[in-house]
Amino acid sequence: MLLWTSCTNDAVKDKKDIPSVETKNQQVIASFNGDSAYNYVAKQVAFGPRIPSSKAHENCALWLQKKMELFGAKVTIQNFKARAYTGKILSGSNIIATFNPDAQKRIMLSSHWDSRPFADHDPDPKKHYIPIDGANDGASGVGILLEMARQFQMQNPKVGVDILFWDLEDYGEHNDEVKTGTDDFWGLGSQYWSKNNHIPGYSASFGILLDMVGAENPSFTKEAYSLNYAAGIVAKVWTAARKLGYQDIFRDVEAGAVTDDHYYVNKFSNIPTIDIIHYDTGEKNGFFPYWHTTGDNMSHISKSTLKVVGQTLMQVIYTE
Ligand code: AHN
Ligand code: ZN
Repeated sequence: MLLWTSCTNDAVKDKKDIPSVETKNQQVIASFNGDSAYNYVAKQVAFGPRIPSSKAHENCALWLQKKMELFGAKVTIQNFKARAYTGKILSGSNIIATFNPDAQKRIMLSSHWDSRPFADHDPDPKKHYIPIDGANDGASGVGILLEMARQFQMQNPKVGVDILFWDLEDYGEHNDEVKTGTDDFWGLGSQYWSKNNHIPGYSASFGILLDMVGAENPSFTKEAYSLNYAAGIVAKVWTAARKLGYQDIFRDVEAGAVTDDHYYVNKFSNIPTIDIIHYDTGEKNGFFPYWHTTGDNMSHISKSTLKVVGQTLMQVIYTE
């Protein structure tokens, strides 16, 4: 257990002889369990690829809802229809888990729960229409947020937290097909929610999106839309990571922009939201090496990466 004490209390600073006990500003930050998060990632992958209109998609949604209810959340399922780049109308479900519904100050944590229907970046062209496990791209962020929810049940944070699982993030255009000329076929669930909040007039102080946060050898750089819309939140999260000794993973490097779910939340909902994403100019596509390949499976998921990201989020949430 780690005890974090606020240093900003003047009364405590002035009276040096008095033990600095200020319960109001103390929060015990528990240890995020990387094994537990790993099991939640494996469970999602075991359903099969979570692609629209599949049994795996339906079963996984039910499981996520039940799990969050078990952890004490009020769960809202937001069903919606969206047009894919192919013209096909897809059915999606955003899953929203609310903790401390009455708290005024709220923080949004999110990740996409669907997986990509095609391995269009696989080194083997014959595999370009095979759906992927999405162990890192999808399931890793969701696994971390499930473990966060389990922690919230054990110790209620002071702030309200809304965990949003986006659907249909990863149905963007196939790399081998004719280009649409827009990025707006990615993030279909976050686009829908950002224009139709589950509670009219909903707001949050800030948001944190997780995307590809569970692979070995992670590299989290400061993504450009995050810096543009929410530089203070990037600083807050990177400072928390540094405090925990994770500065080699949460790197002090500015990177390019990624059209991801946080972009639409910033654009249409005005909630300053950052993306923690494995993104590095040293990699082939900028993303982690198995991005949109059949290799995005459990064999490249690291418990220690899940722990690094989860503990950083714990530090952020319990010091608000
Ligand atoms: C684009 O390729 C424009 N965005 C990638 C968003 C993404 C896909 N994140 C995970 N999978
Ligand atoms: Zn993807």
